[in-house]
Amino acid sequence: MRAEPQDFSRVLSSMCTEPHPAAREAAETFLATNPGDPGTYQTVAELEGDAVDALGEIAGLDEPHGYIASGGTEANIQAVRAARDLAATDAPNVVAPESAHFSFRKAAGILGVELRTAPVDSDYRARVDAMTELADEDTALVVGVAGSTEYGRVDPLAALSDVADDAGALFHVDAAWGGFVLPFTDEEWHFDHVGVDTLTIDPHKMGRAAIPAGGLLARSPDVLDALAVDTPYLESTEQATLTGTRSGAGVASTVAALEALWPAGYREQYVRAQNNAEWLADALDERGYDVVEPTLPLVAADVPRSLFARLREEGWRISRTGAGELRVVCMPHVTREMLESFVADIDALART
Ligand code: 0PR
Repeated sequence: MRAEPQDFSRVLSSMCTEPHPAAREAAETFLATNPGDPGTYQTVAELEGDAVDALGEIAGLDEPHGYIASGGTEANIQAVRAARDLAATDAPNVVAPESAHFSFRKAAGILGVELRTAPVDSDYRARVDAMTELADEDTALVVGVAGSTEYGRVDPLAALSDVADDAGALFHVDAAWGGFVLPFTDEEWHFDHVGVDTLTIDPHKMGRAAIPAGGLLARSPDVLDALAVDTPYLESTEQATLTGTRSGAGVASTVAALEALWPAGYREQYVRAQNNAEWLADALDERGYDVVEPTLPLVAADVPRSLFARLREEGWRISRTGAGELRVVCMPHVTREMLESFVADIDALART
């Protein structure tokens, strides 16, 4: 194979990042293991238990049930699937804000569940009144987002948890991206603080594990039981995951990253990322662009289409929100120097 490894020096669009060196090494060591077959690959199966316990600690859950999934999409699909199968209705629906990740659309399509999406408020957070209006006795799951894909917003989770309770539904929080930064903010997102039933928290995003490593956590073992199927010809008797053969690399690198970084390293990483996001927001604001205040390390700003296109031509990997704004995710590989050079390019291009 002749190909250069990925260069992160102009990547501002991704929710993934360079793995921690220890995570990279662990991924390589466990590349040929399959946690989907714990009877054969015992070490990686034990590591998965450690990973779930550590994710539970981050998310404020003493006895977490869950597993390392292929990513946030799988975790969200499985949360919908468990809720559907636990609900006592023939016509289940899921109520989510329109800011929820598109993986919920996949989940609804695959699982034959109706997805009802509620509008968000002027700060891009779920509107509790609109969510309440959509929920009824057939609601199997209410979804809140803790760190939204487009604007990094955290929904009013305690109130949404009440909406779920009132409808007799489970409450799922999607902290796929936010989970590794929220512990260092004042946001209320914990299992401890709000009545969360299931949670998505992805080590392969802010957690600095190798891809593929998503996390699904549940308060009750019933959720995993609902997902489990019998596995007649494996030594283990049941499997709750969506995929069969899975990556031991994702599992082992999750444990390695958590050992290296939780909590001090992640705190440092968050502070640096948040400062960078605020610095970029100020820089764009000073240049007259409308900026969405970054509450988490993600900046959105209204820049002209032509400027966006020319920045991409300069090699900047940038993305857009649904509304067309420039979107920059301040991941751990994004340094102040990178952002300074990005803003310098904006200045140079805006002049011509
Ligand atoms: N939930 C939230 C809140 C997300 O932001 C994402 C991914 C998911 C779930 C789904 O996670 P997986 O992609 O792990 O299944 N959000 C990013 C997006 O769709 C994913 C992404 C990641 C995109 C890296 C580009 C990229 O380079 O925008």
